[in-house]
Amino acid sequence: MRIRPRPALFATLSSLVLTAAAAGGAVAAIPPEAPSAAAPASLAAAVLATDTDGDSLPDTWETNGYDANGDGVIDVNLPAMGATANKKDLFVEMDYMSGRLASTAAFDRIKAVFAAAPISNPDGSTGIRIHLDGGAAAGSAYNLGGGNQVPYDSNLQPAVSQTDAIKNANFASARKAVFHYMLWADDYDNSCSSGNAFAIPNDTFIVTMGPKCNWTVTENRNVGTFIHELGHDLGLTHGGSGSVNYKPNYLSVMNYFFQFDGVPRTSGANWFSYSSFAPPALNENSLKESVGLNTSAAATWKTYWKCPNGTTRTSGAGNAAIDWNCDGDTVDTASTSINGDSSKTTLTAQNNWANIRFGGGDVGGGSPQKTQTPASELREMTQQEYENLKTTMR
Ligand SMILES: [Ca+2]
Ligand SMILES: [Ca+2]
Ligand SMILES: [Ca+2]
Ligand SMILES: [Ca+2]
Ligand SMILES: [Zn+2]
Repeated sequence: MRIRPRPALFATLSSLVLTAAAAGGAVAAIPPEAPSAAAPASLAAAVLATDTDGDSLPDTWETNGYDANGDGVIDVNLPAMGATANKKDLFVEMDYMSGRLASTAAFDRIKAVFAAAPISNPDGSTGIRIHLDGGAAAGSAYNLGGGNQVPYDSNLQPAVSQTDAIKNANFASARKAVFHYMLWADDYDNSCSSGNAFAIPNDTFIVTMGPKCNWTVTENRNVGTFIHELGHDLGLTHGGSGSVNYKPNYLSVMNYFFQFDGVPRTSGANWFSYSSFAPPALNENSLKESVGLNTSAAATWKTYWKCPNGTTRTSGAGNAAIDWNCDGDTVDTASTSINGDSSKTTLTAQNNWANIRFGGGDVGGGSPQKTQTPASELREMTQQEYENLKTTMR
């Protein structure tokens, strides 16, 4: 009886994949059987899918570059743009209408937020390396040759198809598997809405705070809204778990309470980032005021909540007592809606950073991930809604 030799290639690739698995990377399932006639194809797929750092960009792309059409020529040179196979990378091409591109200082802040993400990498570092490409106008640190100005359109309508048309005309198709695409624009669908990501997760989003709706654009608003919309691309929602907004225990720019100004900290700083922990659920039918957000993890955080009369309050340290029903004491077990809607429910939070989903839409080159998205996630905070929030602050 002849033993068919185990092909050397298979042994090598297999050990690579197993090494990646041991290092904690996300690896596609490997068929347990000995190699069959079909092995080379599935093997190639498995190796392609080896993604040691879990950023949805296969190791081979991050090591050798990405050859989109298989002609032997690298189309997107990820290592030349600073990617490695052992640390999470996130690529975003930014096109813009005249006057709408955010400042280099804003990009510095966005980059710092992702670099400080509480996410560990196989190379021993923490954080995510975000590669922003706004072209020459964004400054040399944010120019990977893709970002450019697009024709001015004060109202993208219908937003999805007009955004797609601009994307198709201004974004190299080879980049679709690597880059998220975003647009700094004016308005869409006459909504006066601050942005839109269209689906959760996704590969595309827009930030729309232009002159048409008389937005006052600040660096904070640009930073917060960019990170908010990119968060939808990365699978995050307005409620963390579900779409209920304005939860006092959801300390994230995904929450409208914090999109424009960040989450207030006891230090006086503001957190323009996703939530890094999930406080316990708050049952609005039985809110124990003496324990506040009820976790020592909230000690350096403040939060906002809504009073029965519609005003918005700011807490002290989140682990201290909070007057949920706004009657002047913190001794009640209160029954009141604290997120400004009329219903009293149990508000659950989420640790966003622990639930980031890489590879939304076409990114990663797998099958596009665009899930059914609740309507409440497909409209965004308007200037009016924000002004209403600010005028109710006490
Ligand atoms: Ca990777
Ligand atoms: Ca990487
Ligand atoms: Ca472009
Ligand atoms: Ca009270
Ligand atoms: Zn949103």
